[in-house]
Amino acid sequence: MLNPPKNAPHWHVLGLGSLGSLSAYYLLQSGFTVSVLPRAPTHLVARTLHFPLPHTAPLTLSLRADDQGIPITHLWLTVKAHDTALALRPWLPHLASNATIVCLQNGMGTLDDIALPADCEVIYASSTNGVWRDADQIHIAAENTTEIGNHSNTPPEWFSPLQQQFSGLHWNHNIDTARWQKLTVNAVINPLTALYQCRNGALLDGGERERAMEKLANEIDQLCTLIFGHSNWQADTLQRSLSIARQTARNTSSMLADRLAGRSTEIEFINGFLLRQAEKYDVVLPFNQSCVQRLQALNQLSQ
Ligand code: KPL
Repeated sequence: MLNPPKNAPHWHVLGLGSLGSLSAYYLLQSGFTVSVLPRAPTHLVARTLHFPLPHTAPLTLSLRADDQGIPITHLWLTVKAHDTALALRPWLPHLASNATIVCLQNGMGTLDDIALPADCEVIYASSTNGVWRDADQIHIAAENTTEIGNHSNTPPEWFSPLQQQFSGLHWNHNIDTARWQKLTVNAVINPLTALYQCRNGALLDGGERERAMEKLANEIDQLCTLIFGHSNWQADTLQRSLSIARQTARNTSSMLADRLAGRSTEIEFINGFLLRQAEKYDVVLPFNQSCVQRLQALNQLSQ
């Protein structure tokens, strides 16, 4: 573990799933102090998480009783998209007016209806790490890249020590493009794996499932071309999705994992978000709409 950087911020992590746990681990390794925010301010627990990374002893993430009083200046937000509003609500009064929020979530539009402090800064991150959590054991299937950024060319001071520990972390001042590229792949792979109840690679059947991927991707490219213009959108959503399905063939997508565990899925913030954009641009995405409706019906059954 490194010595704490000068003027190092104290980080709070909200959402101790797989990516949240991994982020907390890297923040601690970088020398920052870290607290984990429980889902309700009254429930303070200490956790020990086990990481199978080289040089890793079990990591203890202890919550401090004074968390309820101190202002939250740096928040690492990793709750599921559809849990964001509920999970953030109790902590909003504790957010410093100029807080930094790093939002590392699947989907888009998760903060749209939340009254964040006026001067807070949101930095988005998008990760292709393959990580999952089973009780207190974190499994790392693939350490890939995590892009993080806002529109600034210059990362904040805390980025450099974090980058030295956080495998595959890059600053990207064009983070919107990275997020849209991930969103569009998630919008093809996730709903279909959840509906067909198959691993990512089983979408590559040369038949019905691949045709369904093509239908979703074509509608999405039609929308993105309207939003970004022909010269800024390559309309290659199908090719990217096929390639990610091949690279992650053995993965259970996050949406299928949620469905199999009887949890709500992130469909509202993936294809649902695209449908809300389509409305603004006056286009319809019928196949996306039907996937959203079918998954919404399943979400209702799981509640
Ligand atoms: O991001 C993913 C997810 O499951 O949410 C993909 C890329 C589809 C990998 O499983």
